[in-house]
Amino acid sequence: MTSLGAASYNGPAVLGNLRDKLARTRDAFRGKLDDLFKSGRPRDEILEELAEVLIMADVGPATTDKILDALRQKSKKTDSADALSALLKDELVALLAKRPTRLAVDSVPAVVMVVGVNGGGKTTSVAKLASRLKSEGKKVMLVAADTFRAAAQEQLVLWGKKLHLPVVRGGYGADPSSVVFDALQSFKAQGLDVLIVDTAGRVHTNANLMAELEKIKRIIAREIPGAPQEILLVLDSMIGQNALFQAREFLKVSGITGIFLTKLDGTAKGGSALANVEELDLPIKLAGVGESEEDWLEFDPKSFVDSLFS
Ligand SMILES: Nc1nc2c(ncn2[C@@H]2O[C@H](COP(=O)(O)OP(=O)(O)OP(=O)(O)O)[C@@H](O)[C@H]2O)c(=O)[nH]1
Ligand SMILES: [Mg+2]
Repeated sequence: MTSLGAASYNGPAVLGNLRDKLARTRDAFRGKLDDLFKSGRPRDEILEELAEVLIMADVGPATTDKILDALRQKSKKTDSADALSALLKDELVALLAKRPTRLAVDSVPAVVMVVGVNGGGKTTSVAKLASRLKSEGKKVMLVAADTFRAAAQEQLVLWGKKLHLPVVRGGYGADPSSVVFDALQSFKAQGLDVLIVDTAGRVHTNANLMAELEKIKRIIAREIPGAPQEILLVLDSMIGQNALFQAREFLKVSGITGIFLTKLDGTAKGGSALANVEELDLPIKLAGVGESEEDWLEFDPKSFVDSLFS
C-alpha cells in the first residue's frame, strides 16, 4: 500500500491558488453576501434574499431550498448576521463533505476510468491525474478508449509523450473494449500500478455510449478483481446547472465513484459544485483549474467554501 500524500495539496499555497482561480465564482458570491449580511435587515429577509444569491451563483433551486431549510432550522435563535454567515459556511461545507472526497487508488494495481460528455475535459483530466500519480512514484499507463473521434487517441498520445508515460491505443473505429483488454494485458505483464482509461464523450447514440462504458467496465473487473477502483465523471463547471442533465445520462453507467469538476478557473458558475454533489449524490474528488497537467486540485470542501467567502 502506498499513500497519496494528500496533505501536501491542502496547504496555504494551494488555498491561495484556489482563491485566485475561483475569482469569478467568488465575485458571484462574496460581494452580494457581504452586502446582505451587513444590511442589518431581519433574518427572514436575509434568508429570502440569500436564496436569490445562491440561485444566481448556479447553486440551483433544489439545492438552494435544502440549504435554506437547514439554515432556517439552525438559525431560529440567531439574530446576528455574523452567526448566520458562519452557519451558511458550515452548511455548504457539510453538503460538499457528505461523501468522502478522497481518491481510492492507494492500493495497486488500480484502474481509473474517466467518463463524461465530449469537450468536458476528460483527456486533460486523465493527464492531470496521471501527472499526479506519477509524481507520487506510481507507474502509470494510459489507454485511449475513444476510438470514435479521429483525433482523440492522438491527443492522449501527445500527453503520454509530454508526461513520459506509455499509452495504449487501437486503430480508429476499433472496439474500445478490445483496446482496453489489450492495455490490461500489457499493464499486468509489466506489473504497473495505475491504468487510466480515457473514454469517448460521444458515439452514435447515448445508449450506445453507456453500453460501451459498461462493457469496458466489465472487462476491467474481469481482468483485475476489485477494479475499476474509481469511475470519475468529468463535469464542466462552465456550463453550470446544465451539467446536471448530462450527468444524469452517465449515471446509467453503474458504479460512478465521484466527480472531476473541470474549468473552475474560467467560470462564475462554480456554485454548481453544490448542486452537482447534492443532486447526483456524488462527491467531487478533483478539480481542474487550467489547461496544463499541473492545474488541478484535490477537492477540499472547506478550502473551496473558504475561497468563496474570503
Ligand atoms: N481552463 C480550463 N480548460 C480546461 C480544463 N480542463 C480541460 N480544459 C480544456 O477544455 C478543452 C476540452 O478538453 P478535453 O480534455 O479535450 O475534453 P474531452 O472531454 O477529452 O473531449 P472529447 O475527447 O472531445 O470528448 C481543451 O481545450 C482543454 O484544454 C480546466 O480545468 N480549465
Ligand atoms: Mg478526449
